[in-house]
Amino acid sequence: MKRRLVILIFVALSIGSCGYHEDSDKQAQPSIEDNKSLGAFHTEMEGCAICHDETAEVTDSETYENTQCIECHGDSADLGNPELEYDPHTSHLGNINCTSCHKGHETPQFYCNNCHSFEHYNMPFADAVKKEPWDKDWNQNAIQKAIDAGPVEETDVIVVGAGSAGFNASISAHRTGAEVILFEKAPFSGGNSMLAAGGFNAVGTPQQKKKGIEDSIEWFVEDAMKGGRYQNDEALVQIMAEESADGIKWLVSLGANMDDLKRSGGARVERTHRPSGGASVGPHIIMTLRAAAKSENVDLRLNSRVEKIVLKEEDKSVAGVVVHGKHSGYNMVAADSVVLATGGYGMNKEMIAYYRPTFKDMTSSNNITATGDGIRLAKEIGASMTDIDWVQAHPTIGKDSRILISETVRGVGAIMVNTDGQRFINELTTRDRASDAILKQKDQYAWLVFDTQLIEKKKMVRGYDHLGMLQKANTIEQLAEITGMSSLPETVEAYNRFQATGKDEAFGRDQMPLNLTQPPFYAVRVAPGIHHTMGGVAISVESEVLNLQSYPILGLYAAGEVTGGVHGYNRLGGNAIADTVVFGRRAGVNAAQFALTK
Ligand code: MEZ
Repeated sequence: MKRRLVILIFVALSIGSCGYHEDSDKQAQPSIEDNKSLGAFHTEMEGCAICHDETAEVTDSETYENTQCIECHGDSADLGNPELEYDPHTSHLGNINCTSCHKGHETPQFYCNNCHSFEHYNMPFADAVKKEPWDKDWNQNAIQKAIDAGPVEETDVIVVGAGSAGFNASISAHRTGAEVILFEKAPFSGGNSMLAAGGFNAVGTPQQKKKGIEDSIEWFVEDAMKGGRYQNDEALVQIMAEESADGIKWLVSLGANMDDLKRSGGARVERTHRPSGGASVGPHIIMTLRAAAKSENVDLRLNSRVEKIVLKEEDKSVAGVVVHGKHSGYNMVAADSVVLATGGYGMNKEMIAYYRPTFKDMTSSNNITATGDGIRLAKEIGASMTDIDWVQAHPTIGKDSRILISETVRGVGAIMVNTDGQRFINELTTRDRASDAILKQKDQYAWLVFDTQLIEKKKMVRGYDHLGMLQKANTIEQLAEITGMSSLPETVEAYNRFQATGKDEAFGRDQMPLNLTQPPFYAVRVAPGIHHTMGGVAISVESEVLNLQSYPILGLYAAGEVTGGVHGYNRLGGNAIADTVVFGRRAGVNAAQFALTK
């Protein structure tokens, strides 16, 4: 195993000036006398040492500073307000760095408002100085300088992106015996996976057995291929199906609860595994993986964006990366293996406009981190792309919002109607078909309608209520009136009849677990929005990144949404988490073995 070579040279916060840059951008920095910032306020108490370790530089993850916050104020759990069902400290972000939102020397930001638009109370020090984000630019000169200077540090495996694929890769590589650094550009881990609402598709699990569900690897593969319009790389789908049950077992062994089962659109049986109690799968898995990575000493570095993959001159194998740290600046870190787990490009407007112009004005359910960085990094060094222009619109994003209304809401029993209150499709069809059908309705949006039975079954729906997204009435007639859906009463009456007989005479929906009879009744407005980018870096079944001649780029691996081929033209609900766990683990093990045998 290799040893760290060189001590990092940090350039940002100088201790003497208590965290303020003395060089560029001078007027933009607050002075110590300016008590408008959180930093200045604390400085008045005990000087800089109240937040900073005066004998050391501030690390990119701001670990010391965050420990100091928690020591005085408590952590997110302590700060959570039990009066509120949802509050910023106990939301699905989990226990994240305080400095993600509370900035020491600049305007604080509600990170959650990147997806939501809460009218929170004003965050303390809201009138502190506004600064340009540290990661606004990709500075090619600085990148080149870091390469010329050579590595400041060395490890076996570098993993880029701390979502589900990245964590699974890191933990697996570490367990294979490699030294691992996991870089994440955001101030906290989780990526898009943290927002996953649905579940993890797996076949042959004890959970399926317990419920008496007949399923097979063959069916899993057929469903995924059919959903992907047979454009998937079948060998990748086969691996995902074969290793899916092991993936569930692995997550459970790390502490996850995957005991609830449901059926997602396009699947012929219940194979979507999720936490029991109706909680969203993403936050649960991410919190489990964060804890596992921590207990295994995976070296997670936040606020650290990888900006270049460096190849060796002699054989074009991986030499390492250039990483841009919030405080440490640009540095090359050497490694024999790199795993790209950076997610898709659903939040990169230019890429969407280029690859899928018809979607360019659509909202997106994605985390703001999903900007296609890995695709750019891999392309730059000659990686091949597959299905790069296939972008999935999820049919039910809350209209005029970025909030996903999970397809489990339809799976559990909601109906979908147009603005006149008429059903227009089998609600459980695949996402591409459902999205197309909504866009063909006259107002290009639809309503999901359900009753109180569903709210009781699905905890996450209470969250939509909390966000003010639900219309509510004591009768279907009243609901029709407040939403303008004039045909709703007849539609619901017909649906209840079909549900009682088990035969949907209108659209052939084969699962109708609930009728709509128990007040209050609810409706939520939905429209298609960008949800998943199916295309990306071409990989082998071993998660090796392929070059334009379809040979592996030695030492480069990829997993999750940054890759293409697994989902074809359309991903089925529940297959994203399966992909990240199965191929994340493969990438981690293979990257470690490659580095350790070099
Ligand atoms: O896998 C998904 O994207 C999924 C199940 C989403 C959802 O609607 O919940």
